[in-house]
Formats: sequence, C-alpha cells, structure tokens
Amino acid sequence: MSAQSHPTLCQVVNEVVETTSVFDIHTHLFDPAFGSLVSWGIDDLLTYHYLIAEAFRCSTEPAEVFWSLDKSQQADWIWQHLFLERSPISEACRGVLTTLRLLGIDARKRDLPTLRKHFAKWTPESYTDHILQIANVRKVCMTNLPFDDQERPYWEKGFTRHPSFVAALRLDPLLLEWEKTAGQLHGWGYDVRADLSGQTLGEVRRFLGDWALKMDSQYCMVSLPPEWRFPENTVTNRLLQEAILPFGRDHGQAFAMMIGVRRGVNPELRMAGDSLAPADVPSVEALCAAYPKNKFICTMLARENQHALCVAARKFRNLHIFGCWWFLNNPSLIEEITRMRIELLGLGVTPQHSDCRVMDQLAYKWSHSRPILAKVLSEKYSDLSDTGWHVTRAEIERDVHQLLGGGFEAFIKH
Ligand code: FIX
Ligand code: ZN
Repeated sequence: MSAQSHPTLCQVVNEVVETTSVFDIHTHLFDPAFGSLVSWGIDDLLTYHYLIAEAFRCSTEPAEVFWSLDKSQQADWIWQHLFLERSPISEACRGVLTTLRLLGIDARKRDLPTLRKHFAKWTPESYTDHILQIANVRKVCMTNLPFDDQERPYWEKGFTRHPSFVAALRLDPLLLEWEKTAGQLHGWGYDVRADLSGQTLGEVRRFLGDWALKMDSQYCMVSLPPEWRFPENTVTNRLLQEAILPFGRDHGQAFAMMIGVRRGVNPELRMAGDSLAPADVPSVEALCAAYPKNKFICTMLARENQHALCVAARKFRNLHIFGCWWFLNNPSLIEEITRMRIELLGLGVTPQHSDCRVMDQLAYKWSHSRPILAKVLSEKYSDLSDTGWHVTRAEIERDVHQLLGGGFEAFIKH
C-alpha cells in the first residue's frame, strides 16, 4: 500500500488560483441598477465587438446591411458565420462556448433559438449574482463616464449600489476632446473656457472632485493614443498637469493610463474598428519621475511595449502595471507577458483584468486566464523549490490574493 499521497505543488497552485476570489480592476460592466445599460445573455455575447470584427472578415456583404439589423438578427448573422460555417476556434468565439459550458448550457446542437431560452428566466440582478459566483469575482470595477448622456442620469438621480461594483472615473472626453467637453462642463455650471484661461483649471478640478465624490471612484482613467508624449506642450498635458494630477494628489486618486489605442482605424466597423500601435514608455517614466507624489496605473496595447513597461515599473514605485489588454488577451500572449512580468516585478503587478462588456464574459475571461497564471506561478515556485525555499499553502494564498486584485487595492489605497 502506498502512503496517502500529498497534493503536488502544481495541484496546490492550481487549486489556490481557481478558488481565490478576484477584484477585476477594469471592466465595462455596469452595476445592475443601471437597468438597460447592463449587457448580458447570448445575444450580447455574440454581438461583442471582438466577434463583430471577426465575422466581418467572413462576409462580403456591405457593412450597412449588418448595422441595419436588430441585435438578435446581428447575433444570428455572427452565429451563422463564426459558429456554423466554420469552427469557432478563435479566443473570442471559444469564450462564448466556455461561458455556455460554465452556465451549464449544452451548445452541442448548435441551435441558437434553444440557447436563447436558457436566459429568459433571469433578471439583471439575479443574473449578476449568478455570474459573479460562477466566475468567483468578489469585486468589479466599472468604467464610468459623466459625459455620457445615458449613464449620467443614473448618477444624478442616485441608486442603491450593488456591494460588488465600484466605479472608476473615465476622462477620455475631457483629455482628448477638450473643446467639445468644455462646452458640456460650461452647460453644467463650471466656469471653463476652451483656451484654458481664467478659472478653467480650478473649475476642472472642482468638476473632478464633484464626480469622484458622486461615484465614489477608486481611480481616474484615460485611454491614450500611441502618439501621446510627455513632456510636450499640449492641451491634454496641461489638463493632466494642472487639473488631474493636483486633484489626484489632493483626493488620493491614482491615475490610470491605457496607452496605444488607435480609434476608428476602420470606421465602417464602428466600435469594432479600433486598432493599435506601439506607444512611448519613456513618456510614462518622465511622468512618474516628474510627479512622485501621484500614483500611476498603466497598461499598453502593443506587445512590443511590454518589456520596457516592466522595466519602467521597476524604476518607479508610483507606477503599477496591469492586464493583458484587448488584443493581448489571448492565451499565448497572456502566458508570455505574465511570465515576463513576474520575472521582472515579482508580485508587484496585476497580471490580468477582464475588460468585460457583457456580464457573462466574467465567467470565460477568468476561466481562461486562471490556468495560465497557475501554470506560470507553478513554474516559478518550482524554481524556488530548487533553491531549497519551499512555499507553504498559506504563502501561496497570500501571493495569489495579491496578484488577483489585492495588490492593486493596496496600491490605490489613499
Ligand atoms: O478603452 C478601453 O477601455 C478599451 O478597453 C475599450 O474601448 C475596448 O473597446 C474594449 O472593450 C477592449 O477590450
Ligand atoms: Zn476597457
């Protein structure tokens, strides 16, 4: 008889990574109180912009034909092209099938009308809780835009907040379309001018303070094009230096930058038409050096930037890097980037966020990322073992909690 076998290091790491609840630090999900803004269910899953881009490649029909369809017809069209006429082998297609599997829905008959019936019994509230539990996600950070006419009324009216949803104040229109946004701010009673003169910068700070309070935002954030440079005398940088960063220091709000997106490269794809290019890591380093009292959070979209960004984070303790964003959220790239980050930064990084737009996606995005994190960590703990340093289960739990959002919470803490 063999002695009772102990779990291997690899089994313990897998189990801990599977069972540690995540703080998902960047998503486009909404608290269920946002009603019709909440996306969920099979039609929203199929019309995710990642899948729209893939389905367009399979058809020669004019784009307007697709855009003239209603949501369920668009879902039918995508299902036909990506799931019926060819095998759904891409990461985004696989994600739909993983989600259905985790929901206990059998998709093998490939019958979309039957799949739809499984979602009919849920309300956004009950569905949200169900998904959070399946995905083992404890907290979700939204992306909140005071400039959005559909979203703003919910904040202005007020609502009872779901305990798992926290806010992040998104500032793209303020930093990237100042002239238009100045008009909006003016209309809301802030004494701002398009040329930034007079009280403008103080008033922008007042606006930020009002909205950070209203949303109880965890941090402020922007997505920036690859051309963004610092220092450089631009309206974006003046707003950053004279409004956002002083506000951040006064209110303990970190500033997140998601850099490298080229919006609308193919306009006929609408929101599926964005692309990327390498961005400038020295600009991030210059910002961190110039503002040591501000906290910065950063992710970059181009694979080419990932190594230099890790090195930047080694140099500046006020910089926390995160996530395998968008076109990087694919297993081969997640593995490469996660391994490199852990080698260069140890546990001082948040390896992944989901960027979910549809509630159900929490299930697949985390289910696809967790085994990769476990694989990389097992390898690293095993290398440690070879030195004679054996980690305990409690130490592994501590480390994984840190990687899955705990370290980020500590970083942004006021
Ligand atoms: O700017 C962002 O936050 C991006 O993540 C989105 O704009 C993008 O559409 C997306 O969903 C990527 O995953
Ligand atoms: Zn995003």
